[in-house]
Amino acid sequence: QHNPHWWGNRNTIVHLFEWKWSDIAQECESFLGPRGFAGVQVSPVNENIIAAGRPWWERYQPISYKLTTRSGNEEEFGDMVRRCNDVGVRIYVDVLLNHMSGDFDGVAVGTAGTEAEPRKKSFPGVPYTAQDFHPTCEITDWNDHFQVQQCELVGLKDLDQSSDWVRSKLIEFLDHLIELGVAGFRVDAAKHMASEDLEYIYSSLSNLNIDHGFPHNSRPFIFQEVIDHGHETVSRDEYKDLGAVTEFRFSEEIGNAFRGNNALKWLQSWGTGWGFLPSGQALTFVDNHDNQRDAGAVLNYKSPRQYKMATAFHLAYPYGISRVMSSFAFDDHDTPPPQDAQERIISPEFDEDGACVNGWICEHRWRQIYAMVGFKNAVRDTEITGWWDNGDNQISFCRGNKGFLAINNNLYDLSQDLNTCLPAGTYCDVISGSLIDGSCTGKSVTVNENGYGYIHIGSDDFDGVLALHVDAKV
Ligand code: LM2
Ligand code: CA
Repeated sequence: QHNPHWWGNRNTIVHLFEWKWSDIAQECESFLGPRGFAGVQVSPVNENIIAAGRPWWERYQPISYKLTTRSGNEEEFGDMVRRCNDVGVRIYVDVLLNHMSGDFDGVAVGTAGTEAEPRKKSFPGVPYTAQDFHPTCEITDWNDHFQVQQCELVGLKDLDQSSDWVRSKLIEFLDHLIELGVAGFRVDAAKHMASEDLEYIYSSLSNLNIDHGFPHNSRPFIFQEVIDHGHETVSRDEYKDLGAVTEFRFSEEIGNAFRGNNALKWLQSWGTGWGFLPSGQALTFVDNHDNQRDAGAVLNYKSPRQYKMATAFHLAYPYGISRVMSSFAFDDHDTPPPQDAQERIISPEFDEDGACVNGWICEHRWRQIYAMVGFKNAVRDTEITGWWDNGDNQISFCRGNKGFLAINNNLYDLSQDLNTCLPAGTYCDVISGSLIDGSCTGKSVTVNENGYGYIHIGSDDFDGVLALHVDAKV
């Protein structure tokens, strides 16, 4: 179940972290569809516990499978899926199959008003009782297969997916979402579930809903969150044949390289050459909602220049199933999404350039990022050719004769004739500007009969990238 069911030539997913369904529907119509995004990963859709201060992570603590959260209710969710599918943008849901909520004193009331007693493992809204869970234990040894899969991840009540009842409830929940028109799922904490149980669940799911434009017999796309740095017992290899797997090594290594810890010339062998999963099994990203909050190599919106360079490379290099992060501003791990005094999530607002202003970062609306989504569509199905580097942190390469990317992460200028592999003509650099009514608002590059053009990226230019493609020919 590795096919994301993209429409047309589209091929980039965006994670609209914590957005409301009505805002996503609007975004599909006014921005994502027109800009060629292939799909949206949405935050968990089912009822969750209410945590004090409303941290984003309360949504990783389910109470029931009723589709009411701070993002909206079932009707709003269904309306969003229909409107996004209508403009060729797929919806993938973040689903929690491993656990329910953690401990909570007394009776908890969820976002749909359902009561539960997590300490007693009692979730009448499903219903689940203690027998549907693994006995409580703590994960102390991450190399102990049993502990990782059958003890509690940060104290979250651990469901027993080998039981018929639990399986039937999970399948019913996922089938409900398929009925509403989603194209697939991000499976949270997949490493904490036995792959045999997941295989049973995935293979039991309905085909995608033909009323939403999916071909007959389409299987739901599955991408599984497995954090595998290469040194634990439970590995990505147990899951990769069931569906795609999040490739965390990609995120760490791309962060390392663009932070300057590893020369960009080494990226020539990017992909399986770096020990990553085969391209069609790898869900790739510069950062995700968890590791963008960790200190370390991973880049996030707080280092915009390097982040944009890394994202340009991510979207230009033909490897993986690409996902772009779209964040809200945070100070620490618990910062809630933008919300009002009544703790309702607020809608994004945009300035005259289309950038978000009220606490939403909206990386996907940064020109340098959405332009690379367009680049990736324009060069889809071409090979990488013509790699060039300066032996250090300046690189360039072509995508067939459809696109060209150059990056300068050295502290001196890149100024020279390079092979762009493009047909002769003048192209607009979609990083420094845009092609508007036939004229380019940024740098232009003239390509000669041999495919060469003069490329200049100053070390103090606003961005360290230059990108040309056939859909932005002046
Ligand atoms: C994931 N993937 O496997 C998610 O990507 C990640 O965001 C989730 O953690 C995690 N697994 C569980 O679904 C987040 C967050 C945690 C938070 C949990 C549950 O990063 O900090 O844990 O969601 O809401 C919080 C507290 C933790 C407490 C736990 C249970 O931070 O201290 O543990 O709730 O009450 C006692
Ligand atoms: Ca488990």
